[in-house]
Amino acid sequence: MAEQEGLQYGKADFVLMDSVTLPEFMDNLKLRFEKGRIYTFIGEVVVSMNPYKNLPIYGKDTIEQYKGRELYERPPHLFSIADAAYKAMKRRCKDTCIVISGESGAGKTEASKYIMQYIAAITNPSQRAEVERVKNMLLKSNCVLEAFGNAKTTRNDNSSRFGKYMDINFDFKGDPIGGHISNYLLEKSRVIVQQLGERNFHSFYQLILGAPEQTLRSLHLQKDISSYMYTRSIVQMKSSVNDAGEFKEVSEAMKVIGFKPEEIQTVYKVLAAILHLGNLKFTLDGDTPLIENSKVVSVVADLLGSKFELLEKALLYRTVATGRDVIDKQHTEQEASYGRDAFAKAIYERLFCWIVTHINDVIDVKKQDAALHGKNTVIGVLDIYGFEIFDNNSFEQFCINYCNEKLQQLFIQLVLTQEQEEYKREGIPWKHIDYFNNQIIVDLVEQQHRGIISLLDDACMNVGKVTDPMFLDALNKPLGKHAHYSSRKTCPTDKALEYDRDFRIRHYAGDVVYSVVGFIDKNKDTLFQDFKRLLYNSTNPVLKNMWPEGKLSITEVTKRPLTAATLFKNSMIALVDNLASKEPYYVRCIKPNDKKSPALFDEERCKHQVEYLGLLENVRVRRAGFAYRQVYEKFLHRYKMISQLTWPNHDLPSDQIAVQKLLTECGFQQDAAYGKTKVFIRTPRTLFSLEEKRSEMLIRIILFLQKMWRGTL
Ligand code: AOV
Ligand code: MG
Repeated sequence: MAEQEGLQYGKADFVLMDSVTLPEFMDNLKLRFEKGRIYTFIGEVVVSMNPYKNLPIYGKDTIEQYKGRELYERPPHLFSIADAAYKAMKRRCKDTCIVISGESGAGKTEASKYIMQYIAAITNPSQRAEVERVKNMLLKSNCVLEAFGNAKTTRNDNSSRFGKYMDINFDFKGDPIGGHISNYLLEKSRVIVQQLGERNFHSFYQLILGAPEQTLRSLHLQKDISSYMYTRSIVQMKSSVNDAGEFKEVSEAMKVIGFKPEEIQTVYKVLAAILHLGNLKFTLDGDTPLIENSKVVSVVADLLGSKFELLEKALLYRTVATGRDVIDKQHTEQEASYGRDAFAKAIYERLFCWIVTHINDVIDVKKQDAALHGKNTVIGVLDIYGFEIFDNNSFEQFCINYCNEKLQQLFIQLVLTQEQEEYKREGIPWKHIDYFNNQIIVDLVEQQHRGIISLLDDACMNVGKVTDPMFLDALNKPLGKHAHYSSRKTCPTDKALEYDRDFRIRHYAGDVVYSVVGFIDKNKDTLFQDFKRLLYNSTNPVLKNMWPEGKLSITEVTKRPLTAATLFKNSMIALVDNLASKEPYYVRCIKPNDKKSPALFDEERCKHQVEYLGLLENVRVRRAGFAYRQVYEKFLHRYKMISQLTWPNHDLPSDQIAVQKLLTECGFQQDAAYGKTKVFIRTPRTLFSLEEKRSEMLIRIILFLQKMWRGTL
């Protein structure tokens, strides 16, 4: 159990509670939060409360206290988990991962940064220059990705609008030699529209408010966010948000990571082009749309390395193939506006992915290097967008909340299900602990044929024929009786479903009403081919490289691309498979209140999170369960030197009996259980004692052998 800091701070491990009840759990959580103890263990899981204030607990001194220590030797901390994952990776050559979950604003991104800082601080004691370079880049990548992928929402001033999984590769010495970032679905609709009280991505404000006069002039920008439709919504930011200062920091970080000056310039040009595009207006000449402010077109064309006529044409027409003929079809006004917005969103998303690829190019462990470094192991850190409920929830929230369902399912699988199944399999006496299994909601979303994504894809197949309300009807039929789905048609009495366009999913973390408006468009995610060709033909080589598919002519583009939701689903399934293949460590973040206040412990909000995160069930399984298990043969292999009965070999009838004798001799019989193939040890302390005894014996054996060789025996 975790080292106690004195009872005035409550229990450092929820496993130590006198009785496992929700009130007692809440009392402990509250007491610790109020005393500034924001971390508490449940065995090897760290529960983290967002303190909403800076605490002096991440400095060098603290790092030193955790370095190389066993998990339970120090008070609970993110560093304990980081160190445990690192040690497992180093000692046992295991790939590990740290999965950070919790709802929007609960502190995941901050936690992931502290974990990375810790790993950076404890590695490379010999200060190898190459390793220092890699570490620096890994750390710097955060600030660049946050600038382009984070934004203020009503839930969090620095909300991640993309999912991020980062692998850190280590050499045989345990020093970082590279990494790889996988990014998941960016909420690109934010580029063109934000909900009340929210902002666009930070990068736009940083550019407008932070770029030098000369840069702004070259981009035809004014130092005034209200001049641009896409950044217009004036939002009061905390005084701590310093867009101008961050512009410098991000530019500097890009340089350190290895972005060339012309690449950084291109980044600014793309941002500026998007801002100008937002101001582009169409008028109607009869039924025909025209561009009202053609000056904007020439500015955008210039920034994108294109020509006025080409851009104007791409905005007003699209090329279509009818049989063998290729014709220019004029847009309706609606299509023209759609095209402009899709264009703005697409170039931002592509820019973001290009930045990630660029970072990966520099930090990826090159194959030949990997051979040099010998076996290379990995720690993965997952920081995704947390579960969120807004006033208006659309396709993006649907994807984000589905992602959280998947991660909750992984947690349930690994921590609650498999654990209990193993006891059963091994014949260890066990009373089943019940919990809510959210697989039913995961299926509702992702199941073949009857799942929401599948039904949405069907709706998108019939181009132009199926409307959003028709899609909702298509959901109602197969899902009408599903316990976690409802709409006005399936449940007319439900007051939460105000409109005919709404459907509701009863998620593990709460009910969310989604509006189907825009689902089909966002899922199809169409960008007219003309825009891709325009960018591929850009005179700016950086931009041209970002758009290789623009090379195809209209007659060559035949395959229907996968939809946004299916791509996302596939990436989530791959992510979960990847995490499940590693040894997982968990950080479960809790948001103390919705006011971003350091002083308020909102009892109801916290209780709700404790419940849906399954923390109480986690404590129960942990308390009744065993911290360590090993097959008998391997256990003996490691500890047989402790007892004369087993060293150097035993002549007992079985390995199981040998292990029993060994543990009894050490006085640990109360703490162990014997399964069909494995020994189970309840508390980690027993394991530490065994490790200590093993080390003592090894030293004695070495001394003995040395004496023998010297002939002094
Ligand atoms: P999130 O990643 O979980 O939300 P963040 O990590 O961005 O949440 O945390 C939200 C805010 O809470 C931060 O900007 C800090 O102001 C504060 N905060 C969080 N953790 C700490 C800490 N350890 N110390 C001090 N302040 C903290 V989202 O990305 O929205 O799901 O999509
Ligand atoms: Mg975040």
